[in-house]
Amino acid sequence: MNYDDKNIFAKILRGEIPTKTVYEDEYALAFPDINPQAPVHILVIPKGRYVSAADFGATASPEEITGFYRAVSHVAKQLGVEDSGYRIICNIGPDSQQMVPHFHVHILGGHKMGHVLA
Ligand code: IU
Repeated sequence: MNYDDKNIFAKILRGEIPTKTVYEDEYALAFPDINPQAPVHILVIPKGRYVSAADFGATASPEEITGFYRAVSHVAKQLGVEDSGYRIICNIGPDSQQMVPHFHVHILGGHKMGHVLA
C-alpha cells in the first residue's frame, strides 16, 4: 500500500492541522486522540511516511524503530501510567479497522481495563 500524503496524521506532522503536542522528538510525535476511549488516550506516530506497523517494521531503519518505541515508553512514563500499567494498541489494515493510514500506536491507560484481545 502506498503512503497517502493527504492522510490526517501527515497533515498534523506538517503542521497543517493543529494538535496539542504531548511529546515530540526526531522520531515521533505524540498527541491526544480526539475521541478518547480511556482517561489517558494518546497517539504516538513516527515522523516517517509509514502506512502501518507492518510497513514500519519491514522498511524503517533500526534507528527509527528504536527511536519510535523509546518515544512510546517515554510518553507512557511522562503521562504517569508506567507503574499502574497501560495498553498499547496498533491496528493494521481493514479487518482491524485501521482508520488512518499512517502508522500509530494508541496508548490507553488511567483506569482498570478488561482483558480483551479481540
Ligand atoms: P485507528 O487505529 O486508525 O482505528 O485509529 C485512528 C484514531 O485516530 C481514532 O482513535 C481517532 O479517534 C483518531 N483521530 C484523531 O485523533 N484525530 C483525527 O483528526 C482523526 C482521528 I480523523
